[in-house]
Amino acid sequence: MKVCKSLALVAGMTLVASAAQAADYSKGAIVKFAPGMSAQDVREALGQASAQVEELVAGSGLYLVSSKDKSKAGEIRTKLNQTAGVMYAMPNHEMTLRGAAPNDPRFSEQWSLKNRTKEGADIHALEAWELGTGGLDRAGRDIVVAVIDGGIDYRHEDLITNAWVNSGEIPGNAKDDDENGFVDDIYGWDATSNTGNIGSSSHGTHVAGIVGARGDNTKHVVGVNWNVKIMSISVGSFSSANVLRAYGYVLAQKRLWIESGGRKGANVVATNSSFGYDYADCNTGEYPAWNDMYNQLGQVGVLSASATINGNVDVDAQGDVPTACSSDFIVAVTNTTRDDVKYNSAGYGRTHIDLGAPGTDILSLVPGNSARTMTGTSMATPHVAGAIGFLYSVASNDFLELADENPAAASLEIKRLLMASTDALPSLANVTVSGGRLNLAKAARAAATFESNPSSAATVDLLNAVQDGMMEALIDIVDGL
Ligand SMILES: [Ca+2]
Ligand SMILES: [Ca+2]
Ligand SMILES: [Ca+2]
Repeated sequence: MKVCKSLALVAGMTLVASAAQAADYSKGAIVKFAPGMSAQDVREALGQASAQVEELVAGSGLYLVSSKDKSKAGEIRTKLNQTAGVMYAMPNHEMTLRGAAPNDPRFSEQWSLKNRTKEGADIHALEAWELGTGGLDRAGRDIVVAVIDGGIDYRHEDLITNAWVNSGEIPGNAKDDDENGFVDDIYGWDATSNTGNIGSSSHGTHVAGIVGARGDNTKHVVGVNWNVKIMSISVGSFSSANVLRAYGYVLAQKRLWIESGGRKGANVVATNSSFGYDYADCNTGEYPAWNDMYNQLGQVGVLSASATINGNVDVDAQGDVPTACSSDFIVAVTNTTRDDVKYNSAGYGRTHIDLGAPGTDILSLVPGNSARTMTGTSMATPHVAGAIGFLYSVASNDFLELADENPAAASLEIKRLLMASTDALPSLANVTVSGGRLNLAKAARAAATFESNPSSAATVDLLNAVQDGMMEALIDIVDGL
């Protein structure tokens, strides 16, 4: 914004006499000379004051005039004023990188994105946003994160533009207009009433704000993603049936998106959940449908970010559903603090809890166009669900190709690089799989530079060729009999 203003000012100043008086030439002056003047002419005209004259754009008459000695700026200005053939001059302005810092008024309180009291501890969001701010993948397709919770106040002024809307559905006509199997599903689904009337809760709204409160809109806070589509699946009472129905909506929409080539359904890449059965053993045979559901979601490229217990409990030993379930497509998250240590009342498990993310005193949205802080693994997990969505927005073309050809492999790759790029924390060592806390910037750089391994691709080709050759040989043998 600042940059635009100063450029606009300079654009209005066509005469060097007026522009030069107040202009700061400490980083050099960009000068336009009359047609026909060569770099040598310019040097001669300016004399000793200008140590360096560099043609900026060949044939345009634009030069950068500068001096290694910053104190010569005033001298350059005077010379430019006196030099015939100078059509205009402007300072060589120092730009700020777009998208680095959002203008949301309470961003300074969001320590999980940028910590101001201790180096580190945050997820390094500012660096990550240098690569992008979320929303669309490189192919221009919407990225959707599904929040399975008590419901979202999608009318919140800092969420409304990031709410996923089923564009093929006409609201309130009691018909399934887009034929996705759900009647009047506009913003998502309510799994308890089995209707499109989604609920609203403080918890769900807070979670949604962490995933993707609208960034840089001068309102409230900013999410891990400035732009993303948030699908709301509300659950009133968390029975296994209701939870499976909630995940089932996501599964149906992602399958439809794949089958229709992106014309219908929704490109959900992550779900976020913060419910479960404390101390339940997922492997007793009482919970097979849970693992089955996570695996089915994984097959269509949906990772399930899941909050572990809010207690200092080893879930490997004591059990937790779902975070101690065995599906590879679960990303189980515990809670870290502003001091970059595991929050005391947060679960852990060397086998099952994948990583930590900030979840203590997290400022995010609550219904009624408001915001406040909350603490829990529930606040840590949406940083990870949001990160998954973010990674799809910055991921390389090679990665998108993989996601199209083998969505399950792409999901596992995202999980792998999220864990491989964590910052190691002593308090998470040996009590989590990765031993570290989410680092969005490192993960984003890894996703952006992902290359499908040419040597392994060649190996696959070779194996296919050998197989084809063997088949032909077999056919020849059979033919010969
Ligand atoms: Ca529908
Ligand atoms: Ca309808
Ligand atoms: Ca905002």
